[in-house]
Amino acid sequence: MKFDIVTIFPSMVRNALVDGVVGRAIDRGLLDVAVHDLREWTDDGHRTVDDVPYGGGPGMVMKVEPLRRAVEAITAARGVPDTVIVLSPQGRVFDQAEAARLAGLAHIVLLCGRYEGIDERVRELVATDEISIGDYVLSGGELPALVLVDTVSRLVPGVVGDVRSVLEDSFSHGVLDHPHYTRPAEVAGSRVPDTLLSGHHAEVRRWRRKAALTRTLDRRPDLLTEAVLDAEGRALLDEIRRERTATPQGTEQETEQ
Ligand code: 4FV
Repeated sequence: MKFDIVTIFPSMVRNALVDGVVGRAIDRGLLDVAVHDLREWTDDGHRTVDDVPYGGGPGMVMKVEPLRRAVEAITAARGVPDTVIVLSPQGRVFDQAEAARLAGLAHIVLLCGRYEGIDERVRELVATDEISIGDYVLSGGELPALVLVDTVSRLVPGVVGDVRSVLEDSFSHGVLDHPHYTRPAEVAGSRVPDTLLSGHHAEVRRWRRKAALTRTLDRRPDLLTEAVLDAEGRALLDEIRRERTATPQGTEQETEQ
């Protein structure tokens, strides 16, 4: 899978791509990530990438031309990309489903904004898509680009050692992940739930599924309206709700014991 990231802070992005799952995948050739300094495509001595906003107002706006030249050069050197994404708060909000869609592509170009924003004509003349990682304002598009690369890369076969951990990730079934525990079995009087110590794989799987549904019901009921649950999932949800009505004070903790 090929990523091209265009930014005025290439070292910031490169440094974040050295370690961990993504860094190893790049070393193993599973991912081909190129980071480009936008200033390479400026045409003045000051290597200017921004200018004052038409209509006045605070801050600066990123110019069209350096970004357009950058994408043309990347296309010439690395092939026509499947999509050219601007990261901005005005974009479609990124989620696991969007990550799965992007993981099906072969070549993604990411344009990282800075300053007040990017000239609107970049969306018209250069980009094919616009994505936001959430309703908050960052100081640049580099972290959103890295969030996207990390999330999508995990779905590339072989990037994550044990594919089960991808399949069992939060949101991979549209619900939150179940609680995780490791040694020691007791910490400050807090014990690991007995079921997890039982060795009964079927009971452990059921316990984890129920705990995941319980915390989704408590923390993100909105997800349950979207989630496609199978018969067991629906039965567990009914069981949780029944227990709630039976013991109104029943909360997440109880269920998790
Ligand atoms: C952002 C987001 C984001 C806006 C102005 C960079 C900043 C500055 N990008 N999801 N949320 N971008 O806040 O993607 O140029």
